[in-house]
Amino acid sequence: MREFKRHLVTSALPYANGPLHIGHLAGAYLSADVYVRFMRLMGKDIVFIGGSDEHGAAITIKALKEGTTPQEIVDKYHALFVDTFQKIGISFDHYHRTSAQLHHETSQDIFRVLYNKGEFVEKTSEQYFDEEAQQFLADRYIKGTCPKCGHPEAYGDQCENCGTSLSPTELINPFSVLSGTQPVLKSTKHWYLPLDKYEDWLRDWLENGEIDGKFTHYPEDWKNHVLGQCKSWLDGGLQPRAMTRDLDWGVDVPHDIPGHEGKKLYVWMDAPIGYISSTKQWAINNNKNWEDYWKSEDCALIHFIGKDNIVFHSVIFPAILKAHGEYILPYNVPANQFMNLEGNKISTSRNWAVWVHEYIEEFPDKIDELRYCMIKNMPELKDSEFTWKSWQDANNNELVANIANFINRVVVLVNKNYDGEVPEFDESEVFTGSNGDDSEYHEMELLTLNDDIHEMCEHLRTFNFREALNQLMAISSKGNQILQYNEPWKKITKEPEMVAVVLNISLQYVTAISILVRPFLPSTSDKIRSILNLPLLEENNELDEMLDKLSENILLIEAGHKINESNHLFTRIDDIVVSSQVEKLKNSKMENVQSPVSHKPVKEEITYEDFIKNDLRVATIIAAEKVEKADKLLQLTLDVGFETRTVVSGIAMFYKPEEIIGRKVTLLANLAPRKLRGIESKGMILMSENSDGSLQFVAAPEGAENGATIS
Ligand code: B3M
Ligand code: ZN
Repeated sequence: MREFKRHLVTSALPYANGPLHIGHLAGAYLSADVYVRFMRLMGKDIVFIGGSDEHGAAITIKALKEGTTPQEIVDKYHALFVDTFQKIGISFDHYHRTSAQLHHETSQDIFRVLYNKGEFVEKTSEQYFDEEAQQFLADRYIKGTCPKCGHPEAYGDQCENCGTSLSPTELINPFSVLSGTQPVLKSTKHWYLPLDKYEDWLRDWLENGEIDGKFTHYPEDWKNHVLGQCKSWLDGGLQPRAMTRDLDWGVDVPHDIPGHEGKKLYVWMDAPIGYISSTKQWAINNNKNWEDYWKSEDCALIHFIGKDNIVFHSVIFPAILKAHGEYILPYNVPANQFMNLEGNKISTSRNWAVWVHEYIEEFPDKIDELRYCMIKNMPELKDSEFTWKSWQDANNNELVANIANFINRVVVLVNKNYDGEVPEFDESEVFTGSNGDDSEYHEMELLTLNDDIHEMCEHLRTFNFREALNQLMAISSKGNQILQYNEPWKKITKEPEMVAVVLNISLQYVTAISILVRPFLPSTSDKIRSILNLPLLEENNELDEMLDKLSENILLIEAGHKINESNHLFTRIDDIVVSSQVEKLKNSKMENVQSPVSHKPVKEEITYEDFIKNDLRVATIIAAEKVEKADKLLQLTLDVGFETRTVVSGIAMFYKPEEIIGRKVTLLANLAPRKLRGIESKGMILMSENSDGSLQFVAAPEGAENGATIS
């Protein structure tokens, strides 16, 4: 590990289009927070930067769905993020937002430098355009039938049903999310970052930790899954990537660049620059120089992110920084994998999530309990899982049974027998000479403590937070063992010298824990410090000072110091709390996302003549079966009065074949036949769609005859 003068730590900027769930927390925020708090305790110069990502189609689509403006959406979620992060104890030095003026200017400056240096390649390509809405469509604004699985609502970049990544032109029957009309291809010019040209130095940098023969970092310190993803990306061959979009929400392409009209920066160009603009704002507020962090080789830049953002932080953003020429590249990108929830992937759209702001509302006095469980199960190297039971177990069996129990026993004994004063001791009589060692008992114990703490620090330095937390618990267990082995409560009258030594050592352990627990459980640290009647930590070198003291055999809490009464650090969580949370989760999944009724704009006006071109008929479903290898499709046989026909319909998620036989439905009978999964479908059954995406038959009345016309 190289020593750096300064450290700059970033956490992924969350999209301001929905609340944070525990997966976000475990992925990019708690890990960074633990690391930063640790480094501060070691007296390092470190800045922790965050902010809201307020651009991109994710935001504008949410605004469209909710019938409001992107600005309102980002204001709402930015405020929620600030509050949530503060309450859960993510200790950003600065939390910014990408709609800030300073951010727009910073992104534009960087874009302009790349442009002036001739780094971009200008290319014209065909992109979908919505003639009615008069705009080019971002990939997420185009939906259509998935060419792989037949899902009728696949997005232009991905089918969420089968997971295939797509490009908009692959969709069958594409339609615009804005107007519902079929988009047309129209040519448009954009600025591309020629990643293919950077392939050689990127590979050298990632694999050897060098640029032009100069050391940048130790690739062996990077997590395997991070390097693996980057390498497989490189091995697949890099393509030029468009850095601009035709959009009306985002950072404008600088107006001094010819052809800027209607163009915005691609969200993945501007979002990581958010780290830079956030640092600038922090520097302004604190009278510092941001360039000492971004443009100095004395600074280690570390990005904490989730695995879905790896290539953006380890390939694309470094390429932008290097193309600019003045910036350092990341020293490490300790990305985490995903955290699953109660046996399933966390899903925002299916509302399978524990929302952090809801947790805070329900358990305002159990913040550290969540942090503990998240860090213990952090998906550092592979996906992990959160269950409410594991949260209860971690609390009851570890926080209550280990840390709280140990500290409580020590504090109660000291209050009871020493009037709350740290006992003085003369251990020469009781312990001298054991182990054939000259050092005395308390010195040996402090030496072990010192070694154990060093081990914990090493885990923290190398981003092994789970191991670090284990080590903390092991230290607390040792404290417990010292008590258990010596049983001071039984010997207080017979062997007072020995009891004094044991309780003194135990209090040294408790004092050490009050500092060691800080990166993981900050308010628990405050509580322990209050019980010990010691100043709260300012995260300013206290751990480093403690290590110095221990190595010189100086006590951490002095004999004669008066401590306070004990106070419960953690309390047991009952089974009922767990079962009601599991119940809540399951219920909210069944209800599904009750987002406000969608505000799909009313389509273009048509005439009566247009309408009567639709031949709508009453029909009865007489047979239904699943279409093989297509989760969403049912093959239906309809009695249309004058004939029997086959229609393939994307309703399998909502209806079982056996429950719809005999239903009277409405059919668009003169729709041109088309093949889905090799089956010819003649016509389309009319369905209504709720805001959660669920479909219902537009039923025909019972008395209507098959084949009857509808108009
Ligand atoms: N907002 C994606 C995400 O929230 C994106 C991260 C930006 S980091 C610069 O997962
Ligand atoms: Zn699909």
